[in-house]
Amino acid sequence: MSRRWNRRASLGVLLASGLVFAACGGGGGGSGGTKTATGGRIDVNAYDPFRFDVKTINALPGELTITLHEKGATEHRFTISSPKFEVKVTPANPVATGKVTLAAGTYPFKCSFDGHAAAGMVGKIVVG
Ligand SMILES: [Cu+2]
Repeated sequence: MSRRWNRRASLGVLLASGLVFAACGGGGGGSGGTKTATGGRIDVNAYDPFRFDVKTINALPGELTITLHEKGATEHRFTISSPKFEVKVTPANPVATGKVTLAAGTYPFKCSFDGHAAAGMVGKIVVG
């Protein structure tokens, strides 16, 4: 029982920090800004029409847990070509999490769903 409570509490912390990010990133209202991974985790929101809420993700070298959240009504993916990584969300399955290990460097990401990258669903992860 207490274990369940703990899990809830930490989820609450995650949600709260997500709100802080949302509040800070509000400026442009368009194509998203910069987020920094905390504790090796990053949350990315995917919207319609096609955009992520972040263009640049800053992270430390090592394992990065990426959680993609569906905020629209069409399928979205968060795809890194090298190393190969992809998570996919749909309105029916609106949250997807995956782990990728990254060394220092810059890694472009995009939504690999048809036309979405061309419409602006692109960005980069800067590791270092
Ligand atoms: Cu997409």
